[in-house]
Amino acid sequence: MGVVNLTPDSFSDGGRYLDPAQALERALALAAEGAAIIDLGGESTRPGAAPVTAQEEVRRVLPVLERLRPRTPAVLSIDTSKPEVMRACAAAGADLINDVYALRAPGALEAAAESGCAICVMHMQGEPRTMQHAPHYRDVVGEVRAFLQERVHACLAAGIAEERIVLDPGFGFGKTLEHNLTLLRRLGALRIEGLPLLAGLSRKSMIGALTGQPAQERVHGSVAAALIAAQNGARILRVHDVAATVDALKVLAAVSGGEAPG
Ligand code: HH2
Repeated sequence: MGVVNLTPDSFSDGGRYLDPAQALERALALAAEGAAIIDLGGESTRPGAAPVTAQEEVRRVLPVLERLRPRTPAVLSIDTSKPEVMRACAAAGADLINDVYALRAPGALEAAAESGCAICVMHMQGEPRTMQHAPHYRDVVGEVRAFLQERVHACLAAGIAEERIVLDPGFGFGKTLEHNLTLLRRLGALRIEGLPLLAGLSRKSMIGALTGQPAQERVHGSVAAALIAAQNGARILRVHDVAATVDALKVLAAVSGGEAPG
């Protein structure tokens, strides 16, 4: 999954793809590098980010989605928590709703169910403005798993079939470095009913903490983390640096006898 953030303030690529033409070009480039999924985001979820209205989010995302849809067979994902944005994007041909709030906003479960899209539900402790102030768990793996299990039940009850659901532990969302490392190490313990796991580690502060590098210089650390996630059971890797990650996955696939990505 290649990331294109259509925001002025995302932590690693904020402001670079605000112009729809540039965002479109970036999305097509990521698809050409081997991304099977393109994730378009109109609101930053980095710690401390300011919220945006649904209208503004639609204004950022929709023009790019509409132009991208006829130009690539890639799965098109919308990173949003707002029912209005989900509806507008599903109508414009989105395939996947990627919700860091795990469909907990009022009306989100219903909008997602009606959309017919696949759904990624992610764990987050707290909310973006304050989530990194004092993350606390007694058992991080157990608590993340229980949350995801509860959201799977909520999705099923809302009429979202199991085949449509993807799960994500939410690296960096209300987690210390130690929590993130524990989740990465024990990713396999988060498998629920065989549902695919998505891991988003790319350029995150945990990579910065481990390598001492700023966001733009975290490619090598991010690729290492992506490989570990793949080895530990992640089926989808959300990354900014698609070409580097695809190369690494080809090596992993050859060694483990599996299929190459693409
Ligand atoms: N991480 C970010 C945003 N969306 N979605 C899922 N499913 N999993 C993640 O780990 C995840 C996500 C944060 O990264 P980014 O989009 O690069 O930054 P920002 O939120 O500042 O736009």
